[in-house]
Amino acid sequence: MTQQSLFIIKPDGVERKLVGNIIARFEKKGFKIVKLKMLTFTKEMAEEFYLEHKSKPFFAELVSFIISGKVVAAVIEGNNVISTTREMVGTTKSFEAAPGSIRGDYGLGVTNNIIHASDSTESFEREVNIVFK
Ligand code: D4T
Repeated sequence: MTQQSLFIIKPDGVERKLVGNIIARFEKKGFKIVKLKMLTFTKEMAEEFYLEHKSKPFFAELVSFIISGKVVAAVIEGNNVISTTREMVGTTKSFEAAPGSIRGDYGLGVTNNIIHASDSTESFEREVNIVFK
């Protein structure tokens, strides 16, 4: 089933010069890049983007991290892209993400976990409207 997803290479991924490598993984897998841009989140965008985590103890840290530097956002398209991309990204805590996944190969952090990817069609539609407005 052809669908679209959104990923965001977070400030740590950009700072560490992982942009080319991460984009290449998705292209080599077979996904098509539909939209691509570099941006810096405003506080308002970040609070809206992470609305579902507003009541969590890590919310303030999450918002201040995502606005701390440039990010690279992309819309990609292909068969089953949402769940396949989540597999390629790895679990939230990078230190326990499987080797072979992006978080598993490149990091140890939780807030600074390199990349975000939409977890459902509903999330994708909500997120793309914030990031590619
Ligand atoms: P994203 O949404 O960035 O792809 O991450 P996940 O889908 O893998 O993880 P999530 O929604 O549970 O968390 C969103 C975001 O919050 C950060 N975080 C998470 C954090 O800073 N501290 C924490 O304790 C947790 C659980 C990391 C990702």
